[in-house]
Amino acid sequence: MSNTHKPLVFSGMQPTNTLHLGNYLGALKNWVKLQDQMPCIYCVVDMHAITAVAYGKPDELRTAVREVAAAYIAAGVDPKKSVLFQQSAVPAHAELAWIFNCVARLGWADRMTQFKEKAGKHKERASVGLYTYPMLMAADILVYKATHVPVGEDQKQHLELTRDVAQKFNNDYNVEDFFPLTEPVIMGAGTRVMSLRDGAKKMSKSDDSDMSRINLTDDADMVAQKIRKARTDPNPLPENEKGLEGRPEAENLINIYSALSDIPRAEIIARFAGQQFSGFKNELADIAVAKIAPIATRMRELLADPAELDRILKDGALRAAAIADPIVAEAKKIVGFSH
Ligand code: AQP
Repeated sequence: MSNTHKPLVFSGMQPTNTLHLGNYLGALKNWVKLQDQMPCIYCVVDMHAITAVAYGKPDELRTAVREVAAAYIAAGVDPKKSVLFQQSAVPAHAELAWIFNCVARLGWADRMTQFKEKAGKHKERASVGLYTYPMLMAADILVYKATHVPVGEDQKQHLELTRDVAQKFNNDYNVEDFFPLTEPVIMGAGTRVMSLRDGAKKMSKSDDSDMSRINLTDDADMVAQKIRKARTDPNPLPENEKGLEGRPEAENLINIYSALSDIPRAEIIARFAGQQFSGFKNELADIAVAKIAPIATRMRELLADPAELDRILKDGALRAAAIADPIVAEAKKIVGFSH
């Protein structure tokens, strides 16, 4: 990363459904920590949401925007300290995304595994927006010249593309260091939380099975039930970390335990070595309930006052635009758009 850019965090989540434990451990938990280290901008990325899941569902989208904003705050994002807003309220994102659509090469977009996964077998039926998603994501980040982006492991490839876009723009327009080469912040044991029903699939908002994920809105009983019913293999817990090889469901539960408790994996394995999963799951359920249930309660309180959530998002949009507008104006001048 360049030294000339002031440290600044940007990250966002799609209002496509209720947030889950993977979103919390992979990203949100780290967002909260970073607030004490540098200025942070956190966005509800509704423009990304209409590339697929939320397309054609305006009422659901509006509800989900408030729900995601409430989840951010309930998990510990402080809207006084950090900028919290809704992507579509700051037009600079879309303006810079168009420029980046012209900077990025088709070959780069073709390599994106998330598009392949989300488009599925019938890619000709996917929206063009889903295909250009990574360029909008690059714009989300670089319109603030953000230097750090806390995300889960699945977003690593998009972050690499963001760096490529920044570098190519800087080179092609001979504006060395205009955009920073942003660093992904992928930390902790929860960078890739897997489905509770299938250790080969990531925990996801759009999985058909609600038992595959722990939603941040689940009550204590539901959280405990989902953990107790989580799929495992028939063997007891291993004696050491090496024993997790080829056992994705066991590894996933140990990772979740470690990420929720901040206890290293090796220590957890040493404690439960050779035991059946039932005792381990009971403890994990207690830990998960202690972390998730207060978030769900706080979310319900926040959602009871939608006008206040809207006010927070509007205030955040003004603060975000004040940073983004001069940067996009300069980028347009560099490109040759003069008015
Ligand atoms: N399973 C996961 N483990 C760790 N981190 C995860 N993230 C998502 N799933 C996991 C991280 O959460 C942030 C927000 O993601 P998003 O809302 O942009 O959408 P996504 O990555 O597509 O998440 P989902 O749950 O899989 O949503 P759907 O099903 O709608 O596509 C990102 O930082 C991501 O890394």
